[in-house]
Amino acid sequence: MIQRFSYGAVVETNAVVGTIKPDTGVPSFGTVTSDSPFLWNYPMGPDDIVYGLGENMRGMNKRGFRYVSWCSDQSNQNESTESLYGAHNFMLISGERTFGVFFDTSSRITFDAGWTNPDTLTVTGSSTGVDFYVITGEGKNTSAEVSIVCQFRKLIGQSYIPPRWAFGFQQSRWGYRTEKDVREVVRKFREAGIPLDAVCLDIDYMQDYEDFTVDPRKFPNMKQLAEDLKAEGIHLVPIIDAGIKIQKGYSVYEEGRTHNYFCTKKDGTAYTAGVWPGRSQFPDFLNPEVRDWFGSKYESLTSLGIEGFWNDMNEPAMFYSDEGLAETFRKIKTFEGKNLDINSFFEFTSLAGSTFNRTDDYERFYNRVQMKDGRTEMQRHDNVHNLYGAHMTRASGEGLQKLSPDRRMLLYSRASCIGAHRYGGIWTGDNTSWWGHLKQEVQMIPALNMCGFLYSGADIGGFGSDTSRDLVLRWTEFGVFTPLMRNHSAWNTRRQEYYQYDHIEDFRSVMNLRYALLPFIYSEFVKSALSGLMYFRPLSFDFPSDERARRVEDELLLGESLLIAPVYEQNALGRYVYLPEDMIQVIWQNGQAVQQDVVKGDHFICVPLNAVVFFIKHGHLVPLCRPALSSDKLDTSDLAFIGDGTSYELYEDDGFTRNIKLEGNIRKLTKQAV
Ligand code: MIG
Repeated sequence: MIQRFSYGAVVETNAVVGTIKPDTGVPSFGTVTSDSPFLWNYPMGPDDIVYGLGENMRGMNKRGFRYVSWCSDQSNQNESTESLYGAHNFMLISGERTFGVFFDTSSRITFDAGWTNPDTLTVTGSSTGVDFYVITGEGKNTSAEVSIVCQFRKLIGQSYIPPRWAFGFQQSRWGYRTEKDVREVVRKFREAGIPLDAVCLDIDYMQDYEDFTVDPRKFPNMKQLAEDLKAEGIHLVPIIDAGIKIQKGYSVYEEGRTHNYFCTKKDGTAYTAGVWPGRSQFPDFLNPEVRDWFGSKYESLTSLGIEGFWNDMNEPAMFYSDEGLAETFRKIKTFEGKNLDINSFFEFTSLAGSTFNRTDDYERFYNRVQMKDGRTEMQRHDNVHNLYGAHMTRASGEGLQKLSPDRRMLLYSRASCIGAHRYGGIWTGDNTSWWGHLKQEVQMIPALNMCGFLYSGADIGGFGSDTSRDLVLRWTEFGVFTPLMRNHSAWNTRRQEYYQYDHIEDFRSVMNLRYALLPFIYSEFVKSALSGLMYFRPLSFDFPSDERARRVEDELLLGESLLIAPVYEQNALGRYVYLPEDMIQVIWQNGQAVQQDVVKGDHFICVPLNAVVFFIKHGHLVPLCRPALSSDKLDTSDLAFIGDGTSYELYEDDGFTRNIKLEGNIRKLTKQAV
């Protein structure tokens, strides 16, 4: 059951589909002690677990720390980080009483999960109203946890489903500068016999970092390049940034200016801040007219044969505002000629960096906002900050739908808010080449699923800092299972394409597992998206009364039948695994799957560096396809099986049709068919 309680003046966030009438009573879980700013307290039982909050640091169990929904360009991620790029305000409390809560709001909101007081969960809103949803479990065949997430996902609407090729592998790097670079990446993958479905283009393909342009010196014939690569089953995926360069004669800027499409200051003039291209202005994506306009701009690239995009910097990230920069220069000058002591020296050195993503900059401009009661009003940006990136995704998703009504397009974004999950996926931003960030992805991804973001994944190998061969390999072994599987890194770090390393056959074997599983992964993904089930789940969702399973933080259930237990430590021989029931262990090594029965309980499992170990529930069958160099070449008429079940219902379609339904697209595979 879902109840909605409404507090204050609520902005239309576009998070939910359909309407639930506001309840006039009081919530039966916890207490709302203030309407505005919203304040909710819940006394937690000693063993309660707090799940959810989507893209955030730390464990699957969020208890014991404080998190803040405030979409942030955060490339320095560590255990103290309270905000990343998303605002995913859904939590599931599992324990004495099990229920879900969703805080539908557009501005900053803080979740104190027993940090200030170990027994109290406190949620504090800020400037805008909150629609507070409370969800309780229903149904006998599933756990309360599964039922709650399922109902929540129905409330927020169906998750985005990308084209099937997007489940193939994507190679990216901030630093492929020219057509020659891109062709070389493709050639090396092909020479190495490693599958590849896409190459991402980072900002260097643009002319002067101007959105929707292509630099003709670096990419003299993008259309031809896209066509040549597509013949090999490879797609180009260019980046699009939120900020539009102020540049006379640049048509996107000129159109935006003429029609007043950019966010404005209080005096009505356009707000300016520095990003990639220098001084830029920011489309007001909250305005439907601006979304239509921006969405239509993608045509400049779709007309060249491009079928996928990633949207970046849409928190929006800002290096400096005109105002912030002026103030900083003024302050810096006051230090000139002074004797810098311990205090003034550090004040001085921090000044230059202080213009970056400043809170007060977000208070300098306005968005045209739709209210829940139907009115439109200008709101200061900080009131609606968490909606900005999500509405860029919406603009792109809706625009691409118009430009390509018959074929799905790939789209993923950096900033997000619940609601954006209907239009695109997300990648989890600028992580670092650290083992801890591999573990972090394992812990974060089920929470993303709870919030509707099924098509997601982290930069494999790590974005910032130098990676190592074993980290790339272990990370890829986990990436085999994530719907978005992309290796990406920053320009100033060690190269990390698989062909850079010795014993390339190890990478080939692991990547072949991804492609062998791809029909199954696609099928499980689409079923999860259509049914509201989770593709990735914590163990407790299927084994809620198993006290051990409830505390497992580094294993995941995947779809109907798999349990995965990635290795995330350097030089490990293997790892401990807790199995909540008897299962079949699969070890994939040198392109072969070997199976053996294992009993419920604790095991130390050896996992050689070039192997992937995972587990299948008894009574299930998992199809394996013969790997191919790109997903379009997989032959699903010729499948082998692992697991001891007798059948599997494979969802299959043409891979691009927009009207997705299970009916008519399920093929029942039986073991005899081998
Ligand atoms: O400030 O486009 O998260 O994936 O490579 C950096 C350059 C801007 C941030 C993205 C990253 C991308 C990078 N971008």
